Amino acid sequence: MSDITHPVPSKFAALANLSPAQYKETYARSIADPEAFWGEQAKRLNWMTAPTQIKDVSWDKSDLHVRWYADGILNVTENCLDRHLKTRGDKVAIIWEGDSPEESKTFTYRELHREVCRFANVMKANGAKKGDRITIYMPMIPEAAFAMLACARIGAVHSVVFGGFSPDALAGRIVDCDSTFVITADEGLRGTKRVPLKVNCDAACDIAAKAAKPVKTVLCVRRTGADVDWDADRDVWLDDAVQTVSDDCAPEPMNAEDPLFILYTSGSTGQPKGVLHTTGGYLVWASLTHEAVFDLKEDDVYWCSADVGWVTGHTYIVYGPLANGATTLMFEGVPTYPDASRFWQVCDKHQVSLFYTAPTAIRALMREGDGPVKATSRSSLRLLGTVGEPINPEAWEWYFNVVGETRCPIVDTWWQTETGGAMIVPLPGTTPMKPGSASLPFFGIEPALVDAEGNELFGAAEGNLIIKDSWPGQMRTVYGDHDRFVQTYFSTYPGNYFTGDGCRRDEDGFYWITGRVDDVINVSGHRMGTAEVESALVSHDAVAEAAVVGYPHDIKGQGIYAYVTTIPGSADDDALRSDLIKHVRREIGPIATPDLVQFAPGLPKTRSGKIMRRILRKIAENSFDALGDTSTLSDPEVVDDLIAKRMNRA
Ligand code: 6R9
Repeated sequence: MSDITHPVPSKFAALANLSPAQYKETYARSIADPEAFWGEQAKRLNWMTAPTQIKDVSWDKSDLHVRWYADGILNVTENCLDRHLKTRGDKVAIIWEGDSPEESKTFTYRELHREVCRFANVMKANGAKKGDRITIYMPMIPEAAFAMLACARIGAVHSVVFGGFSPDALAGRIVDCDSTFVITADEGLRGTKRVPLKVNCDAACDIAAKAAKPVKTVLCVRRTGADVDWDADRDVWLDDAVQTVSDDCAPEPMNAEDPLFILYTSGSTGQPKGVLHTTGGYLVWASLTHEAVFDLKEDDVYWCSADVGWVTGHTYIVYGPLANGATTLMFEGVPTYPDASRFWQVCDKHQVSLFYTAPTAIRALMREGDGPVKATSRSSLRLLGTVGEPINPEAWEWYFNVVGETRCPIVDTWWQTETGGAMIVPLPGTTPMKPGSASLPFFGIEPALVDAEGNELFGAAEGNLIIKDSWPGQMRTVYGDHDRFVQTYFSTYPGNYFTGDGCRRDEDGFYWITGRVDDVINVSGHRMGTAEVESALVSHDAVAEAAVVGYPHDIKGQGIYAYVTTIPGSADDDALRSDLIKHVRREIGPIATPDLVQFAPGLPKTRSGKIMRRILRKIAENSFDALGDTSTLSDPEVVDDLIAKRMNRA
């Protein structure tokens, strides 16, 4: 950890929306009287019926519920589109930058409004209605945003599935939420690669049909023009259907607590869970955090490089920026295509002023040296953000010094799919910056540190990170499994929300996230449950047992290390190793690709048969001289064999 502190760049501070004193005063007010604070914040939105009830929350296990603005009525797209038409109708809402540097498009608020209404009418014409779950499996093209907003327009609940997921993973998510309507594209483009989305979607539909959950409609957007199989009873081309619909589609009145979206995310056990977010509280939270975290001003061009398949894309590409009437950039491609200057070329081309990306991208670009950065101007940039994992101080300094030339503050935003938006963050202009620290709580957020027994730790300390009270953007439940919601987040430290993260607080009260303390690994800023990768491995014919852990990886943050016990008679060779890797990619998708596979005749287990992951983690980290207590192992020799054949010797 770094002990350097950087002051806010002075030119930035002079123009910042918030001063240090305003942060302190507002934060204190938000904690002292949440009802008053969040009641006031509701006025950010246009309501069809303004809420009179503000907060209705119980984190008591016997009656756990989270409700905000529960008697308010609104529509998210009325807030993201219609209300801007008068003053910002001709302002650019979305800038789309294609995979190829030759391809880009813009949509003004007026144009976006029309596109979304037409998209919504196509959905309605094909049977979609309020409350339906709609799966979106799309590349990063404007239609991905249109699709999300069209769902919100008609009151349908979207479930966006990242385009890198396999047919199996897609099918699992379709089946889990009984989704009978899927929106996809013929293919996606990423760098020089084509992603066969429609092929994958067809395969997922077959799997869903076998599970007696048939998909009735597949709405397909033409992106590359590739030839795709067609089921005339089920499939609809968007570009055909959109010809015959009207430009008007009235926004559906929604209760503040009606679901807006489900987003599947990995946990420490079992299959991914459907994190459910609702309408009013989420939008207040998305809009307030987006404005404050990015010091948003009317003329900013804002770019978040995430994919809409992740929560960052939901809150900080689509809902936050559009609720605020901002110009938001969507990028289809990858940071290194055609070359490692691409991010900064895009910043120059569209005069981006606020840029938000992940530490893994920064590290990958840092490896290419300063040349590709310095070949560009970047003079439009005034603020840089990061999200997804802890940023190492070296990457922070490079981002600050080389990319931002010391004039841009770095906002390191800690949050989760479950939290809906930024929770711990150095609000720009209000605090000096410590590289690697997400710093201080956002308005309304009361973090605390606890030890394993649940005792609160005060002052400078290290422990598990909990949040003591609700905020409007909090997830409401796990879709279809409220017990799992209660168990996962509220049973470890009753009465508090458990984040699953470890954290240190320094003597200045700054928070330093140290990473997950559960069986979740963070690969390139994406969450992977070790249990999911294990179950994919075990589904291979040659595998008897598998245990998966994370290990430090220079670019990805964490890599995936798999210990595999094969069935008797199998050849534990490189051919099988690569077959296992392919198998996992097929089962889950490329993001779950194991980096290292070690064949292990036995796994270290307690006498009761529990795998001792602590030991496996140490060996994977190549730090096996301090394995800790191994006295409870049923077969201590296993460990010597694992060490002898370890795959990471870095
Ligand atoms: C938004 C998002 C959540 C997990 C979270 C934590 C890690 C995210 C971080 C960070 C340190 C940051 N994380 N931001 N760790 N500093 N600025 O990433 O959501 O995909 O649900 O991941 O990511 O471990 O618990 P999600």
